[in-house]
Amino acid sequence: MTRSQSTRQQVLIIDDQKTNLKILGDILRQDVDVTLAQSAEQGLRKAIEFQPDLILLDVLMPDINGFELIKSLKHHAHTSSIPVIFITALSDTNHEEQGLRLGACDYIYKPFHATIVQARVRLHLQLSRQRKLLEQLAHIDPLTGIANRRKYDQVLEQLWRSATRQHSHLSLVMLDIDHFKEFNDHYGHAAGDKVLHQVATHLKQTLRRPNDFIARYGGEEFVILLPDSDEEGSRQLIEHCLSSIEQLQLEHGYSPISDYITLSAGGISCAATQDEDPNDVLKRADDMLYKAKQSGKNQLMW
Ligand code: GH3
Ligand code: MG
Ligand code: MG
Ligand code: MG
Repeated sequence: MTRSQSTRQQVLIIDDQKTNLKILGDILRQDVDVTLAQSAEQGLRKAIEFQPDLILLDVLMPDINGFELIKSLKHHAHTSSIPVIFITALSDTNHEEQGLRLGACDYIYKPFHATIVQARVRLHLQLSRQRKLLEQLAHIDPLTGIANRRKYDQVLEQLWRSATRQHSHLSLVMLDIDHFKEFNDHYGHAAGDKVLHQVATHLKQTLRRPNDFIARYGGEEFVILLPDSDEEGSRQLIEHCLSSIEQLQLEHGYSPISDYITLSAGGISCAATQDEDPNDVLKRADDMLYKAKQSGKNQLMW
């Protein structure tokens, strides 16, 4: 069974002592899936790869200690929100305070009591589950299942910052369903909702690189962000999106331009800079979309 099919949460335990790993693993295995790492370096790698729901972290380890490791975990975009519990022989309030200040959600002294470890792990896993649910409610558009406008605002800011730092290109694309009012008027709003879901799902599936991003911008409009993608590659990808949407053959008997649902798109590829507001860039993509609509729809303007 893959991770996403499993309802069991996953805990990563990082400790340099094999015996600690074994005991902690045995204590927790009845509640959760357990992954073990015997060094900080291995722990960081597994945290990025497996995206555990919680990390139990030793402090005293050779090479990189737990206090150093948590800094890397909190710094790394893919691990920054994973809760970390320190479990350590440094059983004094100074170290405990330091651990909590570095971002740990809890601090357990060694030698530990099995029942206390279980209880605290359960508590933090429950909190983590609730946080994820809230995040999903806040960031996912319920009709289409893709990211909403709020999430888009966040991601645009992140991608713009990182493209500025790395002097890389970013493509922004606005897409809009053609003659959708006619579709709703003739087939009904429920059928329109279904088409929105089908179009969103198809567009999302067509984006293959892990950092490519799509959101529902509003009504029947979508926005796509393609980091690290040059103009030629971006154009090809979006052209492919448009043609493959038409090939889905979602019947639209009242569109004057096709027998099926089609999209228009406007895109822009730019080198991100600190002084430019990415929202102005999106505005230029939107101007391109307007041109695509003016020039007959079912096409991309760049
Ligand atoms: P154009 O080709 O110029 O884009 O024309 P259009 O008819 O697609 O655009 P217009 O802006 O006139 O109408 C957009 C339509 O999208 C109107 C509205 O009923 C529909 N729409 C927006 N949001 C939703 C939604 O959540 N569900 C459904 N079913 N329809 C929606
Ligand atoms: Mg140790
Ligand atoms: Mg529109
Ligand atoms: Mg439209």
